[in-house]
Order: sequence, then C-alpha cells, then structure tokens
Amino acid sequence: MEAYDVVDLKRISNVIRRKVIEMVYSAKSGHPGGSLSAADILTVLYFKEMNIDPLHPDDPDRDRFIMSKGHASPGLYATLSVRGFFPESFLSGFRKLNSKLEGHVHRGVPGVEVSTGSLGQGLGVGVGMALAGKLDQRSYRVFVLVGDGEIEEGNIWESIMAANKYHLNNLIAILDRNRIQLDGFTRDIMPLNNIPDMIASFGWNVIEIDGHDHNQIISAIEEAKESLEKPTFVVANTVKGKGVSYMENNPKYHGSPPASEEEYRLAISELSGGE
Ligand SMILES: Cc1ncc(C[n+]2csc(CCOP(=O)(O)OP(=O)(O)O)c2C)c(N)n1
Repeated sequence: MEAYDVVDLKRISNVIRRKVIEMVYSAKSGHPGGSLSAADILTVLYFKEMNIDPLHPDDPDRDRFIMSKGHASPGLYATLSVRGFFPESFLSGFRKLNSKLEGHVHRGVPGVEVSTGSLGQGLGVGVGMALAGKLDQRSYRVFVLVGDGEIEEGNIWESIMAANKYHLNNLIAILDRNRIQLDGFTRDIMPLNNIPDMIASFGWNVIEIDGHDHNQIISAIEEAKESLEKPTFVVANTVKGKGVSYMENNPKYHGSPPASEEEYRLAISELSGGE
C-alpha cells in the first residue's frame, strides 16, 4: 500500500466525511453524527495501521475490523470504498432498494467482517476472533470500534472480562467517546464516570487520546501493538458530527441527514475547506 503521511490522512478523512454527508442526504436517512466522529479513526486504521488488502479480502492473516456501533455504517462504507473494497459509485445506493448497502453494517458488503447494529455485540465477536487467532497461531489483530452509548450494554463488560482472562493482546478496542448517544448526552442518560480507570481495573492496557488527532491515533495503535499480555482499550475523545458546524455536539444529528438543500451545501462546503 502507498505510504500516507498525516497530511494525506487528513485529506482522506475529509473525503470520507463528504461521502457520509452525500450518502445520508441522498437516502434522506442514516446516521451522520457517529460516522463523522469516527472518520479520523477509520482513516488511520484503513490507510495506515491495519494489515489489509482489498484485493485479498479473505487472507487468513488479515487484520479484522468490527464496527460494533453498526449504525455508523456511512462512515465504514465510505472508508471501504475509498480504500478500494468496492466502487465509490455503490455509495449512492445506500439505504435504497436493491443496494447491498443497508442502513446498518452488513457482512454482504465487500470488506465487512461482521454484521452489526444491535449494540453491544461487536466486542464479544472481537474476543472470539482474537481468541481464534491465538489458537490458530495467526499474527492478525482485531480492532473493534465501540460507542460510548453502546458501552452501557452489559455484554460489553462480559467481553471486557473475557479478553482479560484470555490475555488477548491481539485485541484493540477503540471507544468513540463523543459523549452523545441516540437522543441526548451520556452524562444525562447513563453517566460513565472515569472510563479509563474502569477499564484498567478489568486488566486492560488503556490509552486516552484526542480522536481527531491523526498523530495521536497512530501512536496509540502503535503502542497497543506492543502490548505483550493485555488487550488495549483506546479512549478516543471525539466530537459527534465533527467537521460540520451545525452537527457538532448536537444530538439531533445522531440519526438525521441535513434537513435542507441549504444545510447539505453548507456541510459539503465546510468539509471542502482548503481543497
Ligand atoms: C441493542 C440496541 N439497543 C438500542 C439500539 C438503538 N440505538 C441505535 S444507535 C443508539 C445510540 C448509540 O450511541 P453511541 O454508542 O454513543 O453511538 P454514537 O454516538 O457514536 O453514534 C441506540 C440506542 C440499538 N441499535 N441496539
């Protein structure tokens, strides 16, 4: 794969964000907020850190990615298409009849490892894949992106316990800590005090970063790859709706597209700054 520097990665993140906006506006539905907050993380994973090859999507040694917060499908689909897993033209079919690109992440889409959408399940699947990698003596890593609303689900904590038990140092969970869930702020719906300490107390290696700083995301993943015994949990502080002024930190855009042609144009123009 081409070697991308941080300037390239920032540009690619903006391309992905624009595609997210185009997809949800064209579909008149979908989830922009948590796709935009995750765009920089997805870019670093797919364009720098993961061992993947769109020409060999079934390579047994490939790294695995699970979008556990499966409603953020626009973010993942845009990333997969820009990375070359399928033609970018497919994106215009998002959430439409006869398209493979359903509203939640679906395994029928090239590059997708696991169907998701029912929150809380992806980390458990990741534990299983990481354990299988150990048993099969494979060197792949498993990356799982979870939401901060999602980690209110009890089965997330069962997965956290199991990963510790099996010393899954090949498992890297990334928390998109945007502080908003479906219809409000996590602090009001289910406060999550001091997530890093909570996770560390379960025996994980924990790294806290700015989830929009590509350098920090790269360093965190590199550090996670060095972990000898423990699984790693990266707490990535992000802004829901990042990059579009009226969507930023606004729960309304968890699951709503731009409301008008004017909002659509504003979003695209803000995401085109400097290009
Ligand atoms: C088991 C389950 N319960 C409820 C929902 C409905 N739902 C979809 S998204 C969402 C909020 C998710 O918040 P978060 O994990 O913080 O995602 P993000 O803000 O990153 O988009 C909820 C409750 C679901 N998809 N699955």
